[in-house]
Amino acid sequence: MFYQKEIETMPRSELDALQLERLRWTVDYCYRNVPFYTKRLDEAGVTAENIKSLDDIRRIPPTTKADLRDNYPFGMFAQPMKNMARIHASSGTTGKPTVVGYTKNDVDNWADCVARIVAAAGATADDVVQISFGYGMFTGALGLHYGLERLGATVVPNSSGNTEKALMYMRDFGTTALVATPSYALYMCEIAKEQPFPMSDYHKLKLGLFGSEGCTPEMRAQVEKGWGLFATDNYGMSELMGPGVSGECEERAGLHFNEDFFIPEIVNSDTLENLPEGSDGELLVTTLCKEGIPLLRYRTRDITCLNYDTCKCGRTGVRMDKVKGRSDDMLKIRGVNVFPSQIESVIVGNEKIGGHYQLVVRRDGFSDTLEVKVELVDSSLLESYGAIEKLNRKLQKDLQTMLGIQCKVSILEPKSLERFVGKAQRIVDLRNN
Ligand code: DLL
Repeated sequence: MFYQKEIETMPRSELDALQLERLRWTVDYCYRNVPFYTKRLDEAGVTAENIKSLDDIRRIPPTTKADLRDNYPFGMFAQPMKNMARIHASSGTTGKPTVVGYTKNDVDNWADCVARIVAAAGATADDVVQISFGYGMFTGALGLHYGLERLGATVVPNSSGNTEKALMYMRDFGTTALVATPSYALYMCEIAKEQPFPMSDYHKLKLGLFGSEGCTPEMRAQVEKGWGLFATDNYGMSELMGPGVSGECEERAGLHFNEDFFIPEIVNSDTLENLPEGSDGELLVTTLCKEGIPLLRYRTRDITCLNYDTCKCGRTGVRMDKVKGRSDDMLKIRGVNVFPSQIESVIVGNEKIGGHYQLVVRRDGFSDTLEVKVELVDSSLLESYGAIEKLNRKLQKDLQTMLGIQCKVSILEPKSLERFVGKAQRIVDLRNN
């Protein structure tokens, strides 16, 4: 289903022309309204007039999270506070949060961007959608909320946290779609199964609109099986807008970018050189219509690749692959790059192991060690030492094949690892302690 078909299926040549016009507008707007960009663009010798083609974007120096932090809280805003309709902030765990402001037009555009993405995922005006993201400074809940309302769906803003109550609403309200992180959706399913209500009480639940964290196909299959729903992935970040940047359509063949609002590029994260289409690298994104806090070539740190072919669904917007990891979440272990998603695909792909896991990295002398803590689905296996040993050897072997390094595997009882209601925090890096 389309929410704005004429834009979503716009031929590439028209899309390019629209992006070029909006890129020039954004460069000029940044130059005139954000002193940080006036200086940056002057230093690089870039003006709106000398952006002649989309490739000229490469002449603009990238913007980083550190630039936003250095200008905390409002130094990157292009409008005075009286013109801001809303403020959000990132859920950053280190240092100051990054603060973003939305004008009334930004809030309005945001709702359209999200409405397109949820419609592409299969949501309709007939859906009753429960939002199990935490409401607050995080962009996820209000972003999906406004977009789903824009589509005409019925929104249940139950937020995250009280899982039993959320499940009661799901049963009693006949919830048809769930918005959550995939790890929380899996946790909700575990709790649902423990309760004295049959899973058939949730039979109306058909669609999962998941995002805000990575999810391997194996993990997705587990959530889909548990709930009996069709799960889609959507991507965004608070600095760029929040959710609404890109999302999967029902084909699930990559996440369509809202290209009339954003220009994505893929670069080598060490050299910042643009990479050829189809290469994995760091995603940079330029906003094209943002008034509150426009950003030029923002370094997302997320690793993915782009595919410009028209999708089977008819949408022409470039598709990004599911995020493969973050360049700064990447673990360097004994010189080898390790992405948590690689580990997830091995362990969650094993039917005896559940979807929750933790990675502990330590320094032992001069060498790094990786311990992968996983949970059994069925605790009765613990009674057989031989069976546990066999499973442990299999996981170690599969992980070594995937990662190219040896790691320790600890198999724990079901439900012994910490659960998260928002983004799961799976890495414990003890090397600097
Ligand atoms: O997570 C915005 C969002 C909310 C997107 C709800 C989708 C749904 P931040 O809190 O600023 O914003 O975190 C942004 O989360 O750079 C990625 O590393 C990660 N991320 C977001 N969506 C996905 C996804 C929101 N679908 C950071 N897959 C990003 C993998 C994701 N990682």
